[in-house]
Amino acid sequence: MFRALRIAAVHPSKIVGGRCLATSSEFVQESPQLKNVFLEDTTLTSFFTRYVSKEDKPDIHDDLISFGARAATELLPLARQCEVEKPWIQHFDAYGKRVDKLHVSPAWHAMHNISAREGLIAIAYEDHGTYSRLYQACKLMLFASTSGLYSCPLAMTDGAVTILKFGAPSPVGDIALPHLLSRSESSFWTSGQWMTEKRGGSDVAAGTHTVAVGSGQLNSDHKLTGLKWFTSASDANIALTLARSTDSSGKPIPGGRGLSLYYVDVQENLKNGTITALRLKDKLGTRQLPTAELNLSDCVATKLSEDGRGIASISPMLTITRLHNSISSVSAMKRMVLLARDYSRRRTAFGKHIADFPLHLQTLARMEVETRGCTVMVLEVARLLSLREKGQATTEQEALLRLMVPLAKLYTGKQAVAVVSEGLEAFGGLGYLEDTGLPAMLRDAQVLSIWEGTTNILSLDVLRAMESTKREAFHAAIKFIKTTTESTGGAEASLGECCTTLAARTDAFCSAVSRLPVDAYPVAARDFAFSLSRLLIGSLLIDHAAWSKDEISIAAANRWCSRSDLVTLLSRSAYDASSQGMDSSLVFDGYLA
Ligand code: UCC
Repeated sequence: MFRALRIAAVHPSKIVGGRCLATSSEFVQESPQLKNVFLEDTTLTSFFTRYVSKEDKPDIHDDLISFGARAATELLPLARQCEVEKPWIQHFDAYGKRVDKLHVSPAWHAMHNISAREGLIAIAYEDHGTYSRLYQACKLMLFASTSGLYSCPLAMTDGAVTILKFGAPSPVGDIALPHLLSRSESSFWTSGQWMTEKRGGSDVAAGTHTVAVGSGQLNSDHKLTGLKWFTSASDANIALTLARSTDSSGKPIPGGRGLSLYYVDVQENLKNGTITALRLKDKLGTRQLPTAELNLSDCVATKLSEDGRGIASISPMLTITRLHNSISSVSAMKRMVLLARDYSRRRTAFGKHIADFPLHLQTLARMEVETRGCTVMVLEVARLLSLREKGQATTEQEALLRLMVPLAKLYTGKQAVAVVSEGLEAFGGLGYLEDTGLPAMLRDAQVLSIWEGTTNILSLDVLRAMESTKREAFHAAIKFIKTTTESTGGAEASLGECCTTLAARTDAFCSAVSRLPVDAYPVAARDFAFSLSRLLIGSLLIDHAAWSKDEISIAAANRWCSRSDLVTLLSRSAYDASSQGMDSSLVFDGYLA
């Protein structure tokens, strides 16, 4: 105590580790600045302009430019406020009445209002030409990393719109849709997506225990009883969820065939006490986001699907939320790249800017190439979805979309963690300090490979996509890569080498796939998915570079295709029984029991 007081008598800025080092003015680092996150980003602007020209849609371009500026200025401090002023639940009022009142930061409300006014959901469903969904994806890419995690309720809201708009007609849909699509702050609603129960994170079919009691009729009210273990954005107005029907003797029908899809008016049920919030989750990141454990006790819900069609009926929502997840991944990577590159021209060490050290520059360049790759992949998914939603997608594009949604989700989710982590290091010790806001970015990135399906679950979904399209998705992907490399390789000398490499690696990949026995697919799924993602990204980068002809895009395509890990799918022996036996030995026998 006395020692601390004695030390404090010296000016605090002069004390580091108990020694006097410098005056406060000498010790100040310049903080990194964002400018206009749309205009600064040539990958985003050029990809978008390719499909939506400035001449045809000047209003859309103006909107993205103006929002790009807002994201870097007005939104950043709001996002920080959401992180600092975390949500909390007041379970009882002063007189002992159970209230379960959720308190959120005023900044969280501000994000709700901004989302409505900016039409972050509405845009996808308004008529902005063929590429409404691509326009929305670009805008969300600008928003997500400065949204204070409001990106999460938006993802689920968008998913709910898809189900209510394109699924079977329902009176509740007629009520909710105008709110979910509203651009007015006061009438804009958000939706939750409650799929997770204690035993059902990935294995939803077996692990969902919430029971629905009612007539079983479509669009009629049922009573749901059970516990929803993770409910993100629990301040939502409505939610879509799964529950299990019972047979004639009242026993829950097991497996996926027992599950149906339901619509819940969340606020009404909270008010009536048929939903109670048990607690908010204490999470590694996404602390801005109220994620609650909710107990449903005779919760009134409207049945939206036929009996046993719950998972199939909620799957279109997963397509949308997984796209949003990929957008958020890219958004996080972009923000980190922008911050790290700006900082590299401000921070000096060893007598010069750190940007002037080739090794630091190489690190930043690698982050940039990874981010560009992920950007073109996600924008391509949004483009394909735009075409499908406008009824303009070919069967081949439909199949490619089905395959690319899980690929984009799993690939970008993992890369977001890697790039954001690398970016933190580019700030040295400052990257480890909470009040820079940088550690929160890493914590928040970690969820991107977990929620909406872990990397392995998504790898298995890639196999499901191959199966459900009778391999048409796979053939469409390979055809796209081959066509791109063949047409560009001869025409663009600067891309010739990377086209040759990519074509050769694709051949190697296809021959590894053809040698794989079908029973090895599940264990090869992850290597398969990552290899196919990298090959597809390579071809998208080449395709884009050939279109834009700009030097940087050409360099990025060349860099991407020269990476040594393009194909990680190994020979069949890597996935056979003896290899799996060795996996088991390495995991379980390498330590004394
Ligand atoms: O709830 C959550 C919200 C968190 C917050 C959201 C943030 C959003 C991002 C924000 C960015 C900032 S997170 C929890 C989400 N939970 C999951 O993602 C579940 C993970 N598990 C899976 O994905 C599994 O693969 C299941 C549950 C989808 C599949 O289980 P099953 O029982 O093995 O399914 P089946 O039998 O293979 O498929 C059942 C039906 C089939 O249709 P039919 O019967 O017509 O043949 C499948 O074709 O569902 C269809 N299906 C699909 N259809 C299954 N998956 C898909 C799919 N991906 N696309 C289309």
